[in-house]
Amino acid sequence: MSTLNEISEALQKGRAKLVKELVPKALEEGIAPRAILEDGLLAGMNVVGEKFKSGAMFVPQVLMAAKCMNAGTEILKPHLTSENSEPLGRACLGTVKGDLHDIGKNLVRMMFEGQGIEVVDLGVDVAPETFVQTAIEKDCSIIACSALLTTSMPSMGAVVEAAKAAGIRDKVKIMVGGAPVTERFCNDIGADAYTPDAATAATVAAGFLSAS
Ligand code: B12
Repeated sequence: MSTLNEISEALQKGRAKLVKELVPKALEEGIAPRAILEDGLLAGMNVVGEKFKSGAMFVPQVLMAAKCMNAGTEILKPHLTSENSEPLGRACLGTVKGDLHDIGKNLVRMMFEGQGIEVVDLGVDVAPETFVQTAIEKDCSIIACSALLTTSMPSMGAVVEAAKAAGIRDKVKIMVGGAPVTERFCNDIGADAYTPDAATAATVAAGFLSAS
């Protein structure tokens, strides 16, 4: 079995210690860090997602897989991010209200930082007003919202409305993402950008900051 498959399998089985051995092994084999993330860790997480959906896996097992994901990305972090000394600008980032999923958000943070964007990480279950208040207080040019639940997605629209109500809508770019989010949803709520993955999100964010 290839090391990437081994990583995927270890994550599915919730074996964090093994993931911590296999990720450095893959790096030593010369496998690109991005491939380890996408074809090893995320590939495993996709299988977990399918099994969770069909009832073949339950919350405690998914939490173990999430732990593996974090262990793996922690090792990959220095390899995925190129330290930019000059900060490009600042973004506040969080998972929206009612939603506790943070793996995707953490990847977005990692990629943003790799592009030289300072990140104010608000964590999970973040109220629309908190995003906006933080953007004002910390002078953030970007508000980035993550959602994994269809029931929490409407909170992204509330962030756009809260930014308008606070009079900062023309000063911030609002970015949205997470598995159920689409380009169409982004347009419908009047946000500025949607991207399907964290790496593209960072490129788009850097573009916004360079243009401002
Ligand atoms: C891991 C997981 C959990 C873990 C979360 C652990 C953690 N620390 O995050 C636990 C076990 C806690 C959990 C709990 C629940 N979960 Co859950 N979970 C998942 C699972 C399997 C994987 C999610 C994940 O991390 N994917 C990997 C990351 C990397 O992907 P991602 O977040 O999409 O991020 C990528 C992009 O979307 C993008 N991105 C992400 N954020 C942003 C932001 C911006 C601005 C941009 C531009 C891009 C971007 O970049 C990332 C990488 O490139 C999914 C299945 C799935 N297919 O998504 C279900 C899933 C999301 N969960 C689901 C459900 C139902 C629940 C629970 C309600 C279950 C329950 N009965 O309790 C609870 C809800 C708790 C809550 N209030 O939030 C459903 C949601 C269904 C729906 N239609 O809403 C899913 C889809 C599973 C399913 N098919 O049934 N879950």
